[in-house]
Amino acid sequence: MERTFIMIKPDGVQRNLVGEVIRRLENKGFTLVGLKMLQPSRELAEKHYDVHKERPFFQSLVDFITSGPVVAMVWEGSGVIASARKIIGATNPLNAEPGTIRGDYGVNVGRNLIHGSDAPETAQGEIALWFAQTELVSWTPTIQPWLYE
Ligand code: DAT
Ligand code: MG
Repeated sequence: MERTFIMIKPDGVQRNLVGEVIRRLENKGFTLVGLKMLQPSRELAEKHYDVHKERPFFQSLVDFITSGPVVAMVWEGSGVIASARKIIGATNPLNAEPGTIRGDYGVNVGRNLIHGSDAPETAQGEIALWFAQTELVSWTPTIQPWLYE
């Protein structure tokens, strides 16, 4: 089973989309194994977006992500990293397909509602950055046999 890091950004929280995001990932068949709300520190946000530190939008991205509470989550399931990225949609919400979270709810790349890890290595790093081992719960949903053969 794979795990990925998903974060509802401050705009997603302010737009009352916390339940909607969780509903979409639950309905798909993925399992929530970590969940917390926090207002990220600058240090945490800069580490999280370290790969973008030379990009012109880095400062405004860090300003934005630290501007209010976010909901940080770890989700588990077969192929969850790539599948969650599809559910989230393209980085620019105007290019994101209808039916995706960004496609259904966003109009601006700087307010694209949600983050999802893009590969196994980044998922592992982001989960370790945002969560302590003790904050993650390993459990088996009783519906598992109806999701996987
Ligand atoms: P994603 O969040 O889809 O993985 P990314 O890793 O390329 O996209 O960029 C991280 C975030 O940075 C993205 O969610 C929003 C912001 N961003 C990306 N490209 C941008 C741009 N051209 N202008 C402003 N913000 C941008
Ligand atoms: Mg990214």
